[in-house]
Amino acid sequence: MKGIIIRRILTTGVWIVLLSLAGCSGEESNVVIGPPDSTGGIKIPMDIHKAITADGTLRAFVSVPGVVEKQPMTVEDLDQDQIPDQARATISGVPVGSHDFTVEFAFEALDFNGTFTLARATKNLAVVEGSDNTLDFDIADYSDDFDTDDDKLTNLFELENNLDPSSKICVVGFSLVGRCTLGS
Ligand SMILES: [Ca+2]
Ligand SMILES: [Ca+2]
Repeated sequence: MKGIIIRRILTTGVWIVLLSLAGCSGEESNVVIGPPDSTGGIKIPMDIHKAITADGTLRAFVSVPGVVEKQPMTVEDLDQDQIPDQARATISGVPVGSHDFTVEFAFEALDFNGTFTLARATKNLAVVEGSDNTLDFDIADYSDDFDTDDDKLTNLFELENNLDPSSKICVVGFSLVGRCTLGS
């Protein structure tokens, strides 16, 4: 008799554990990249505007490991002055729990036939059930020292000065002697 009761208690315990695990693994939520108190998006770092003097399009992406890889964000020019002001995205199906969110801005430069990373930021968010998941980014969150051609000039600086971010500048002594190809 005693053995049967113990077995029943153990069986019930196993079921409780299994059911609670199933409940946890199925919970997903949406995450809005934007400020918590509005429907707008995250502000685009002002420095990036310098690159927009070049001919091309500013792109923004958000990545969450195991959930989305480079999901395009909506880039908006609120006052229609041809300079984008904010970017936003809603990521659906994010499992409840802690995740790293990486936002990246890149410029698709027509003159230089490439898309060059300008700024990137990563923040962690504990995603909860329901719709109360927003993640904002501040200017200070971004790093902007991306240098595709490794010539010690950042992509941002090169685009701002109409230089090709994919082609090194050859420096001999103190003189610029022209452009080198990547890897030379
Ligand atoms: Ca604008
Ligand atoms: Ca460079």
